[in-house]
Amino acid sequence: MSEQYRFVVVANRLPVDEIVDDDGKRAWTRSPGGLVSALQPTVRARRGAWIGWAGGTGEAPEPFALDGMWLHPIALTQQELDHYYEGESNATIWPLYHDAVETPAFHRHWREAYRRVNQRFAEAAAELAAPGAVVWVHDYQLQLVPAMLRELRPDLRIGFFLHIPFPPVELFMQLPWRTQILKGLLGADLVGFQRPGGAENFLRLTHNLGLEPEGDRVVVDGRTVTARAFPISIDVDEMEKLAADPHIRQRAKQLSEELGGHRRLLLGVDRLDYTKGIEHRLKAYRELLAEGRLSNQDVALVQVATPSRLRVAQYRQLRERVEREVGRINGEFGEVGLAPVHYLFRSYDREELLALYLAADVMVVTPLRDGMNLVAKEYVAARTDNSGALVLSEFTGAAAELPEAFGVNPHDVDGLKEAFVAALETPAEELGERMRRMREHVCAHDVGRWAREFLDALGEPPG
Ligand code: ADQ
Repeated sequence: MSEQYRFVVVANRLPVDEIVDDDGKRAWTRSPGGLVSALQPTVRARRGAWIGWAGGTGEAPEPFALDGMWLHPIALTQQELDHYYEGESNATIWPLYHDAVETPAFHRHWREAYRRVNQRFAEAAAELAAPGAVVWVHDYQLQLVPAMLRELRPDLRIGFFLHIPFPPVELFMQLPWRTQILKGLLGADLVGFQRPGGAENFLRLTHNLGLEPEGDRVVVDGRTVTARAFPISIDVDEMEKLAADPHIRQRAKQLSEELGGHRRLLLGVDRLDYTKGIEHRLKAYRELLAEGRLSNQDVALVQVATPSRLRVAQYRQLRERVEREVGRINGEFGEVGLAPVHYLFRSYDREELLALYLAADVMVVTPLRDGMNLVAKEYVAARTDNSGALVLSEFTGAAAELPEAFGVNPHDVDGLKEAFVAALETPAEELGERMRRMREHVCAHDVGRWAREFLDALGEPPG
């Protein structure tokens, strides 16, 4: 039997991507994304195991150790990738849980693949977990795993954390297999959400199973399940260290100069996802340029759009719409050597991202719905001199924690425009005070605290 672990994370993706260099040599590098930034330090500190898909289809690579973690790849066939990942996870559950801002699609054969793949993850966890171990299952792709794992290993402490919003009852009820999903989640001892509203929605739904929640608990087959909010955060130390690095500060200066020296910089950093409100942001920016309230001489917008889920039709269509709009703005308001929008469709390493955060006068975060939004918190953590302004959608989890941001409803284009202008025009002193308070909050609530609070509530044995 292979070695067993007292702490096991189960997530759709492993925290690494396989890269092949020019000589054909293969290696693993840390992959981008909110979940990875949040969890890697926690697993590493406990020398735990991480079960997840390694990317690619067919046979899975052999398990391997990396960076103080044991990584255990799960295989997916091409059909499972299509049905479980791109279908059920990203074309049904993702849009449904994000207020149905795009129409969710429902297909029975997707559901079957989702069940099968969840079973595979549960079996791998059952094998790797030591007796009485803590298993922490993550996110919307694996909502059946807690109950499946409990069935196989009733001795384990099982936690589940949902990184995306948990929808209101009316939306959740659209799911044809809503009962199975609920029962799947109730297999955990602790179900964590980004916001208290998510926990409330979940507990309210348990009435449909004839259960009677009391406070944040509900008793299922004689077992108590707790549902509560644990707002996720970022590795503040990492951000501050990078922000102090002279090379990165130099790079930030260089970026500002390349953009035209004196021009104020607005920055957006998102996965290219229809929940992120990128189109709304561009529309507000274009109108401000068209009305002469902003001038291309004075401002520039850098939009980093990380490629994401491009095999799902809605994401390809979004890419086309965003790129058309960027082209339109640059065509209408640009001059030779002076573009109003710099659109970067690629992944970045942390250093380059940090340089962008340092160079940006205004960070624009305008999702239509977002579980938390780590980019907003990263920007705040990086602004160690308390400069800079954050425009933040009220539909992000982060908005509840950062009331000093310039709050916006991204559906209100006029309001969005006002917020952009206010962020650019507010006196430095007031901005400094706002940023100081936001930094105070983020620094006191970093990702280490998030993980500790979740694992304490789950009753992690000391170790
Ligand atoms: P995401 O939807 O991916 O996360 P977000 O929380 O903003 O959104 O996290 C993105 C992460 O990826 C950040 O750490 C950011 O720095 C990084 N990133 C973005 N673009 C990048 C690029 N081009 N290159 C490199 N890194 C890049 C989901 C939920 C969120 C929730 C997180 C964590 O949708 O609501 O906050 O999980 O729970």
